Amino acid sequence: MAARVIDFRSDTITQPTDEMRDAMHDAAVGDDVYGEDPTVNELQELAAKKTGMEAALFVPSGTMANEIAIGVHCPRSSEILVEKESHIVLYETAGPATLWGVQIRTLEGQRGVFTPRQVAEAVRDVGDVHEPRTAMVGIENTHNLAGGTVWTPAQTGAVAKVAHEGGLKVHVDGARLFNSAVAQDVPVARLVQGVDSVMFALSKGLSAPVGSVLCGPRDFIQEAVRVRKLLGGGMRQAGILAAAGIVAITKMADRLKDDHANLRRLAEGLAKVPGFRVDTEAVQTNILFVDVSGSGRNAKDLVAAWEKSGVRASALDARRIRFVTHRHITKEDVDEALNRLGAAKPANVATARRR
Ligand code: TLP
Repeated sequence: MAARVIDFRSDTITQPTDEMRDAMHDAAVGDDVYGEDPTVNELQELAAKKTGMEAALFVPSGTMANEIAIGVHCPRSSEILVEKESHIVLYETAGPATLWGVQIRTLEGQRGVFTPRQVAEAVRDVGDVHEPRTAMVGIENTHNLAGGTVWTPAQTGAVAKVAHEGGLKVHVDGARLFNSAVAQDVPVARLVQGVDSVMFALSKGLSAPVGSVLCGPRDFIQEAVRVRKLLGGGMRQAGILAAAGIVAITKMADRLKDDHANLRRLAEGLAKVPGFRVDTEAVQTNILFVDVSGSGRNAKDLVAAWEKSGVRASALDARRIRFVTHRHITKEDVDEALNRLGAAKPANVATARRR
């Protein structure tokens, strides 16, 4: 019998729960472009309340939510500041430039977190005709490529203060904001206190099939509705999807702590493999990067070899492999994966396991 596939590629692969499927089946719906879908409206009110914002907007994806925020916050030929390995700069197909004529400038963070001073120093001189205007700072909480690392409320608040002093807006890419809240044991609203907008994903660890929610002040969301329409994101009987989102927010956040515990277990196991390096301080939520360069193997080759043993992970480049834990990975799966990875690796790993 083929071995069960243990899939660490992303928490985006999570399937909707039975409760979500029931809620989707039973959802009351209407035409959301007319603002008449009661289930979408309920989700948006719930999201606004959770984040402590005035209003919210259901959108098809996290990428669209980020791009809408940039489009609303930033005039043409302005500039945004984001961390150098943030999703906005690496994985949104040059959206700010393509859609809005907005340039990205990157800041180098420590485990994804940059400082108020870095922001203050990067803000352009508005009097100089050569320079783009700095319009927005983007914070990623948790920071995906830093290894699911969190921004504390104090770190966000300090950056927001300096940004506002410089006339900038602050947007939080909170694709995994609930992971951050659970890991720090603080309410979601605390994490975004003092910022101008936040998006969070329903379709990652929270297990809904589709969608993200963009939250902010009422006038910002009114503009965001127009921009969503421009991008083709105005959906009709979207309550079918929003129903799963409501379950995601109300029922699925607490269990994220299991994903975090499983990731820690995985990190501890992989850290023992000779030639593998794990930044243990970055092990905070459900994402792990392992630097395999010390093993003499290329990350892409290793991932291809692991695939044959039924363990899936993602090679970011030649050195780094990403593992993400989620609802379909149990503690036993972690142990089984560690076993299989040992078996799929050359002899030095087998030696490590015998110790
Ligand atoms: N992240 C995906 C990939 O796009 C890399 C993943 O598997 O992690 N912000 C952050 C921090 C994200 O990690 C992602 C998705 C997004 C935005 C975009 O969300 P979607 O996929 O809904 O457009």
